[in-house]
Amino acid sequence: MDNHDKLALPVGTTLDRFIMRKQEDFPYATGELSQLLRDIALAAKIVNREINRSGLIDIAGAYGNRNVQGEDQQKLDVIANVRFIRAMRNGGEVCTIISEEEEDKIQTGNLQGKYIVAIDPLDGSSNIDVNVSIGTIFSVYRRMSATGTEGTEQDCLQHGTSQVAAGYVVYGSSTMMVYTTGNGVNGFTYEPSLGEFFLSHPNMTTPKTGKIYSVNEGISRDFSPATTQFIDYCKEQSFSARYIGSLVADFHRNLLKGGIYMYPATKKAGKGKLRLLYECNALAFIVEQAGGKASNGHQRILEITPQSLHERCPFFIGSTELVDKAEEFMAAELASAAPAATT
Ligand code: AFP
Repeated sequence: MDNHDKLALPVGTTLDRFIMRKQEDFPYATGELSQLLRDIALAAKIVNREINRSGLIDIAGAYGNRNVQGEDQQKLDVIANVRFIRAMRNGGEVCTIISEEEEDKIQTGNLQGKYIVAIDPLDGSSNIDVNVSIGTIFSVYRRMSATGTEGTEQDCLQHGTSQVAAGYVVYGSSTMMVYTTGNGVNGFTYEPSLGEFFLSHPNMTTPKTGKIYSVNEGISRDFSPATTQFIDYCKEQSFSARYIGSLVADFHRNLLKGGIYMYPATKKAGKGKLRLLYECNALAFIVEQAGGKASNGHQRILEITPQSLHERCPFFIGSTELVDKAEEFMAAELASAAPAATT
């Protein structure tokens, strides 16, 4: 068999090897962040397995039932929450976790852990039952408090600019993990037969502009006039409307192809639907690293000062030119609402 034989082709760079190589670029790195990323990747593999089996679990018995082993069958978002928290608790690098699934911050008991993680373990979960792509989103911060104690509220409410790493996993037609540590964005595709993520999308960049807009237009009567005008602008340009209702999947498509995803403020929800700490900040960090932009319509997402763990914020993310354009409409609305200067 020669080197060009199909069976002899190299399989590529695994996520573990890639993380190790990147760590070697920083001679003083302790390896803890690398280990944390590997812990998250391991939990993602387990969650991927559970997602792939979800149709079969339904056949074996409705959620809430006991399975053949006598264990309670749980909803996948609960399972994902347990898996990610357990991986980080066992890893030891994380002192405190903020999860979409839990009201309060979770203290892992790892008092020496240097990191804080904010995570949405399974986003788009209303899409699970209909076999549509879903995702996991995570942000990593370095704690500000001294090690040897539990992580504090202040540790959890840092600006997005303080993230040391962020990533997402999209469980789709293939499963991918995409992450950044502030030095570009890299994507890895899962090879189920080998149980490994392989580098498939090195140095990802997003197009400066695009022809896709993604928004839930079903609720557009509740949008501000500026948001509606921006959507009209997208239509005048004959953009394609693409909206899955799974943030990670919508974001991932637009990152690769160019476009804008938005979840604006509505009359009912003045701050929109999405959560700053474990949805918007992570994707904002990634999009900026890929050459794109993320805004709440008026302000860079990464510079918003968080006030509470589960706070929401309006979200416009994607190709820089399109987010700039959306901001223009929002700024014009703000200017016209301002009281006229008196002479
Ligand atoms: P679920 O996890 O409840 O499905 O919400 C998903 C999500 O947070 C985000 O992934 C979607 O982009 C967005 O909500 C969809 O919200 P709408 O259904 O209001 O469009």
